[in-house]
Amino acid sequence: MIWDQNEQMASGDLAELQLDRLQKIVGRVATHVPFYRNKFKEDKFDPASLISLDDIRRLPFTTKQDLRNNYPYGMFAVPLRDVVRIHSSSGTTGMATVVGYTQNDIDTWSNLIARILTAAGVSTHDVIQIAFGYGLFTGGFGLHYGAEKLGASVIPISAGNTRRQIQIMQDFKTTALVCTPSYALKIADVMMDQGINPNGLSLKFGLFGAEPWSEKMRQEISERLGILATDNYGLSEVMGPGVAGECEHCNGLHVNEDHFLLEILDPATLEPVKPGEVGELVITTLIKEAFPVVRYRTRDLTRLLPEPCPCGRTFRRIERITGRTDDMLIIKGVNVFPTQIESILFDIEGTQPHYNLIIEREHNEDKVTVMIEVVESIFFDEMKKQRTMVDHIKKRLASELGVGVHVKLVEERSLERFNGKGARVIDRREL
Ligand code: DLL
Repeated sequence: MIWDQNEQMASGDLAELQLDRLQKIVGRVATHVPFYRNKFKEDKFDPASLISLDDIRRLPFTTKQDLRNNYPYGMFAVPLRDVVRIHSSSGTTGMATVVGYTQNDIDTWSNLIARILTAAGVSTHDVIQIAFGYGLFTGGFGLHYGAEKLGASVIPISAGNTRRQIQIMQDFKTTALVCTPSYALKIADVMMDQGINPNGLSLKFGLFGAEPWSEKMRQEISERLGILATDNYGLSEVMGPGVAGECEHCNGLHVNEDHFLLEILDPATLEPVKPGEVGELVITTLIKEAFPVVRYRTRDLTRLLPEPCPCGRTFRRIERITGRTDDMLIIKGVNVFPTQIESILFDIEGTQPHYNLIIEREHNEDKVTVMIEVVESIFFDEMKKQRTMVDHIKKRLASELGVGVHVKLVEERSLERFNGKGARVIDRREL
């Protein structure tokens, strides 16, 4: 099943549509977003001179830092009265990026999600349990509106409370599960602990995304839950989920190319990689109204899969995201930068500027341990004082990062010292 005709466009027609949309969006950001107007001026780029898709290479890039510099609304291309929804990527104030949607953007977004759900095999007959967080994160609401648009029955359960998830899954006869891949495995674990046989449930489909996963994890999820497990990708700065998703062939993610112009560039030279080589995904939104971005550097690494897909969709596919070009970590689906942790730690009295972050996956759940050196007087202080400090650090990290961590205070000079950029993050997760 195909959700709409654009998904089968001939490549020439698609290119024509993309160029038309690109010209309009570039004209619009030049008029309405001071950031782009100034950049174009600096680069002596005249929007009217954009006459082919290749001309995109003459446009400036947009980075997460640019969005942060314009926090909160500086990158919006419409007045706030036309914005009907605001989301934000995780992070402390100042670190966060804020994105907005007009009513048309929400409608477009819903359509793109409906496409991806359809491609994964989901239809109006399905009961979809959305176990992504509902809130500033785009996962919950993004998938929710798309699933309603599709006409499926939506259970907006949000994330967490695994036993309840399973109870609802049994009672409401859920046929499609939407969450992070690691949470799907956690659900499978809890089912096993409770002696519940997944084959007795109605589950058929699982759409997983928001964090990296592997073919091995796909196999495990499919086998343990007895479902077709597909990958879907997106990022809040570009829209949220709905940028790309797999069809039932599970052979890479079709990019919604009528809405997103993609480039795959060598992160060092910012020149296009050879066809089929891995590089950084750079995306230009083609019709977003409230928050258009030009050549947004996602920092995600992937490659184009050139072969046509047997499903009949002509949109090109990208391979699952294989890594990032920066140090962003995704912990329980939440994006975390080590620098965020660092600035919180160093702000607390009694800490030393030396820490390690250890990330493990225990029972299919991410576990983060922060080891921080503290001054001698604290380290040799009574247990009670130490515990108070640990609790204080935990609380601050949890409230500012949005994810809980374990904290261990260690003696001064006990952590390894590095020359230059220290390997402070030890990620032991095996995907
Ligand atoms: O994670 C949007 C989303 C929600 C996608 C639900 C899919 C499902 P952010 O919080 O802005 O948005 O995080 C975006 O997460 O740049 C990738 O590094 C990573 N990511 C998202 N989807 C995948 C995936 C949402 N399928 C960042 N595989 C992106 C690997 C993913 N990484």
